[in-house]
Amino acid sequence: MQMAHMPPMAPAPPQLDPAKLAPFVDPLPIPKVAKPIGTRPNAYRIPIQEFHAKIHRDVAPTRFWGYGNSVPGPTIEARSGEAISIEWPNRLPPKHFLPIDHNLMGAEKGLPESRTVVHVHGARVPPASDGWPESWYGPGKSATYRYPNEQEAALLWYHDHAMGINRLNMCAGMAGLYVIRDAFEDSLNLPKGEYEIPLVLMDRMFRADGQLYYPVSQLPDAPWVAEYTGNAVLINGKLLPYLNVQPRKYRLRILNASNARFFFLSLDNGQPFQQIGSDQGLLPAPVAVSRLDIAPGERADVVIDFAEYVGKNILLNNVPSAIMQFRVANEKVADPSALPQTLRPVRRFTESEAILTRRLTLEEFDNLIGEPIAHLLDGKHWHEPISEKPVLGTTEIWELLNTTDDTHPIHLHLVRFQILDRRLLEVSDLVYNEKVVYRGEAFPPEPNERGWKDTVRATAGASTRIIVKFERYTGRYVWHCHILEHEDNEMMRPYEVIAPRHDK
Ligand SMILES: [Cu+2]
Repeated sequence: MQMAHMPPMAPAPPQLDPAKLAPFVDPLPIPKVAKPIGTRPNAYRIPIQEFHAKIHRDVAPTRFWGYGNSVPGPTIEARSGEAISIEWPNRLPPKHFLPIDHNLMGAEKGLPESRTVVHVHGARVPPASDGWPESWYGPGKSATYRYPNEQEAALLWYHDHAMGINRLNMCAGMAGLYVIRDAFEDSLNLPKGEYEIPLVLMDRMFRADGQLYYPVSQLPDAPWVAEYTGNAVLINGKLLPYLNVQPRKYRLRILNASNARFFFLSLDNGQPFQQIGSDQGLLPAPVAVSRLDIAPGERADVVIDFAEYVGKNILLNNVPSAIMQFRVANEKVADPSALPQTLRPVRRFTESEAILTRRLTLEEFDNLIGEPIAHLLDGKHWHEPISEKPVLGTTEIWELLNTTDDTHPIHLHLVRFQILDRRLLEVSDLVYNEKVVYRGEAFPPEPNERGWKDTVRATAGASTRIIVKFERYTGRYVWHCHILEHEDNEMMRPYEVIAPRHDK
């Protein structure tokens, strides 16, 4: 994805060039599954700390800040309906190693630099355990959150959400997977165990010495840049890994954990992915996808059958280059797993179920020479009064009116939703006259976007409508762009689910 105009960046130090590294020399690591503490089956403790890890055989260890001692952190395995608690002690050193911009909201001078707070993306949790961005804590402190897991099987993920420095903490490595399973999914006989492989994709820039690089603007007192995209793609923490596979079906659970990079994935043998799930769980039926587009924050659950590729190597490409290799073993094997024709029914909302439509703009504000200085949701800053107060138990349509040249992946905490449609806009009518004028007909979501979502690509210059039921908890949550540089610079707003008796 391209910004219309990037702010000028200061000259970068010499960079690591992944094209000059030996490809496919490191096996794909699989993140360890987190173990409960002692004898308490549902209690975990995952420290947030500094460590060094090898991103490639020929690169010296890289400093990271993350969960446990790996990027991604340990995977949480949870069952639907079985609550767990996680203590997240902050054991980081006091000084941040990436460039804080003290002009950003919540990032003023004098705060602990290595503050953090954890959010489980896609989890339906009480507000006190959701990782409110201002509920960060500094080194030496800790927080214990409770996760009820009262929701369907899905691939969620946990990551930092600290106000104003989230992009830096996540770039430093603060992300991990959180899998919820349930009996319905178990009954489908999908590939499991060693045949279910998570792929956590994160693009990064590294200095020639293998250390993380986060660029800065040319303004020494305002280092924020509008988007962080790197030339190196880590998959489960490795550059250009390979995976030995058997000629049979595999289930790949893909997360885009990048700051700003959109991935456009394909297989070099031309085989499509059979997509079986998206952000919030299984699709109604598999969808064949030859190019899988996945924005920051989104997940894709896909099945690949390697049965016809005995002894072959297959590349996973992110247009235009390879980022990983599958090596299919030389002998045929039995494959007892299934790719069912139908998966999980998804009852579609009808528009008439919504009690109101909120029209919410996504806007970019530039300085006099056309450099973006902030992105706002509905023209409002973080600290303005809460304007979105859905009533518990009701359904609303949120129409995201994107006046910018960027597609913004918009994430709502607490809820799952469905995409209704997208429709091109006469942007100038909206910007100059505050009038919504459409261009042409509305088009439906892509077939692989017709399941439950928690993050939606709000297309540049278009209206994107989602329909949301606000369920289970009242209280304050946030909604934001998942391009982290945007989120850190005002593209995040609070919303509050209120009890019906408080309805105006
Ligand atoms: Cu954005």
